[in-house]
Amino acid sequence: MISRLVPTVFAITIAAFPLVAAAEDTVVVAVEAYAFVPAEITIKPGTKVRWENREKRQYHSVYFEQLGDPTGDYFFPGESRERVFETAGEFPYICEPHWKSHGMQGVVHVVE
Ligand SMILES: [Cu+2]
Repeated sequence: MISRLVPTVFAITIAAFPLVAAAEDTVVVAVEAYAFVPAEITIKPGTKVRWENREKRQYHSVYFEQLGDPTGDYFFPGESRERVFETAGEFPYICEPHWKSHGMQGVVHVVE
């Protein structure tokens, strides 16, 4: 009985794995010490990027001017911002309050 079950469980595990992998297609960028870490990332279309504010007190923003983002969308320690990139291209972004003072900026390369 058990010897018949094992191959079945194995097959189900293999079949389910691609779904799990797709759901976890998220890249995390840390926001800490007035910087995006890493500042430059390369991803495939359909990938979600999550910026996590890991400061002790400081708020920041993730502002994509070319994508028509609203200004002033600040997020605080423990908070995050997410965006899914569906199309290939170069997507530069800045933290509005710290772009000039700290060079706080990054780029998302979306490559097929
Ligand atoms: Cu900032």
